[in-house]
Amino acid sequence: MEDKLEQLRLQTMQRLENVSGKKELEELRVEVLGKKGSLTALLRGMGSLPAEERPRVGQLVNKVRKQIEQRFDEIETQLDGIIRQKRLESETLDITMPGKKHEIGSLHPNNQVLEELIDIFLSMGFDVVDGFEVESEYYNFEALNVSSDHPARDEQDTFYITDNLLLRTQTSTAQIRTMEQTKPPIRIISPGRVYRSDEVDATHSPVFHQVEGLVVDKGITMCDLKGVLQQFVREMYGPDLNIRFRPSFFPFTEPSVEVDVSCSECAGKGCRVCKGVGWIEILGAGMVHPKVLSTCGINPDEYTGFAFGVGLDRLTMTRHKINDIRLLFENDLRFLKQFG
Ligand code: 2NL
Repeated sequence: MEDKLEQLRLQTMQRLENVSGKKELEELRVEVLGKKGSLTALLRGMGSLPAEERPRVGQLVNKVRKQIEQRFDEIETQLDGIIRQKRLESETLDITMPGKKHEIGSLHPNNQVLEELIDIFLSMGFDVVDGFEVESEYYNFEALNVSSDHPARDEQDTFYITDNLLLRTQTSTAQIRTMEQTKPPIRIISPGRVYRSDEVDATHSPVFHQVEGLVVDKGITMCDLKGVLQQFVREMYGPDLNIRFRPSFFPFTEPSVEVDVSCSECAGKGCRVCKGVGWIEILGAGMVHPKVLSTCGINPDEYTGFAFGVGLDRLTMTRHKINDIRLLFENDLRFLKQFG
């Protein structure tokens, strides 16, 4: 019995040394220490021993059992360590590897020019106001003194949604709301997307961007308009440029002007860019029509104002010598990346 016990102990210890994984270890544990295991079987065989031998052999069996169990635990801890080590090695990060490059986007050229423009007007004390792209006929036309038989209201020019709702054709709508709601002095610009039912070509797009400006206060004159636009042009295009006013007509301003800036390419001599004229048209403007003021609840005998509207896309095009407005809407990355 004692020999058998010693044999089992040696054999088990030896097999334990060669165990290669946790599964094998568990199988061996069941085989030796389990209910039907070989050590348990030996313990049962104690019944055939003389009674005086049993306590001593019993103690021996327990001692061996403890030894074997302890070794099992040690081996298990060792195996766990190896598994952990292997996992750590396979998960190691090589921090010297070159990183993956993430391309960072950039502002659309229109937005770059808009941010410059906004900075210039903020520095002159203007606020920026926002409006709705879907508007009523009242805010887009009536309040701006555009009569109901005016050709601009024609469906050929304006996208109508219902009889009364339309896509705004200019951002004046936001300025009308401001005049309704605030007492002068008012100094605002309103940039935004506007819509006109135009055929697409190199200079026309049914959706484009406009920035309108509006100043209303006591004693505002055309000199103020000219000074503000002069300052804007010099900050935007360069200190040596001049502007000139040509008479024009808009229903919402009286008098109305078209504003040219001297050609920066040829300094006014005449070249391909300005088509030999020496001047480039950049915006329309005028003194706010008294009817527009009174419609918005502002007394035209007390207050006067000027307003202007400039096409942002055109501004971006002259600024970056882009010759086709479609480039600004196609979002071709090869084009956009040049402005990164
Ligand atoms: C253009 C230039 C212009 C305005 C827009 C305006 C706004 C209010 C009152 C009076 Cl709230 N006028 N905006 C004035 C003159 C010109 O846009 O080429 N438009 C077709």
